[in-house]
Amino acid sequence: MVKHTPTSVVTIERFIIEQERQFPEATGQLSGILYDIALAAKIIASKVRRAGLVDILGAAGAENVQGEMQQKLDVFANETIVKAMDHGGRLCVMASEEEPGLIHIPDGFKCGKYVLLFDPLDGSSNIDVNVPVGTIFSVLQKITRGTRGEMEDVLQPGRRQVAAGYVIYGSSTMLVYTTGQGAHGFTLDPSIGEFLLSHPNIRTPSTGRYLSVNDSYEQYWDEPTKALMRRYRGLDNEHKPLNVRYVGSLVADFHRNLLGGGVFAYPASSTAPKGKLRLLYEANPLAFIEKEAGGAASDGTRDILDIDPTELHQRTPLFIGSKGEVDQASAMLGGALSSVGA
Ligand code: FDP
Repeated sequence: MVKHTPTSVVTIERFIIEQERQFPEATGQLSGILYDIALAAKIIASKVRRAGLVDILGAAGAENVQGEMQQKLDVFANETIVKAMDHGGRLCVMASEEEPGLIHIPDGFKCGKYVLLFDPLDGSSNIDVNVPVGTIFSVLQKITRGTRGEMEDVLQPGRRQVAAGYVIYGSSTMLVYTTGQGAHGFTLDPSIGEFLLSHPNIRTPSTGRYLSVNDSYEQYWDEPTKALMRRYRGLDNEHKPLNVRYVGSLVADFHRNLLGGGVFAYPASSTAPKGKLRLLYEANPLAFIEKEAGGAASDGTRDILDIDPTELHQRTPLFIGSKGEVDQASAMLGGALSSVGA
């Protein structure tokens, strides 16, 4: 395999092809899905970049399935991804945060063996204040026998993901993905319209620097969660405090902590007993990336990737980031995620 150095210019297309070549039995279908996602990301990026310039901001008037106001860009991002993906013959079904049920492949198009789950524009409440937003995606293999995908194909544990990734629309647009051979990051060069390899084989620090949590919910947390947060903040007088950073846009908080080390926490609370974030198209794909980068993800009692989903829009508490901090969460909240040294 070619060794990529920071000075060689490697497009996402070339990188995907080189990874695919390591698997002679590969049909190229998964690679095709990743190209199509990269194309959709470029289209969404160009729209997000112009959001402040054109009259596109504001609520579209419809409420999405979680009861949140949809912004126009959410609708645009959702449609862009569906249209980029529905005709390639690689997918058998899709599901999106923005749609209540399954998104079937239209009649007349071929069905393939993969399933795509996505959050088209995460952190959308941040759009009109110019804060980074993102797209998150997860790819599974079909497990049912028929041609069209079914709910059973979608409701698979994260451990079965064959690819996952996210796009962050920030000061630059970056796409980070994994197919289980490390997590790799690409930065969009807008002058040539290509994603270029900028962060090969991302490794997250084993202990963290940052804590990202919305602590305005502290009054609604249980005592173990409050104790965990005190420990993260060094208020137990035993540990060095983590640096608090909370954008409130999951992809942005996750991305910073992936590179710098730390933990993103969205715990269960009395007002949100299952947390807020969605298992299938938020927690699972980010957990797969995090694992490939050497980190971990837990709901406090289980590894996120081991949760058996029962509902399409299922929520989960989430502690994700450097292994040291996630292990602490598991130790203090009741789960034994991995060897907890503390
Ligand atoms: P948003 O509501 O803006 O779409 O997934 C939803 C999400 O953002 C995440 O991106 C973000 O991390 C979280 O919600 C923020 O929730 P709080 O406002 O409750 O902190």
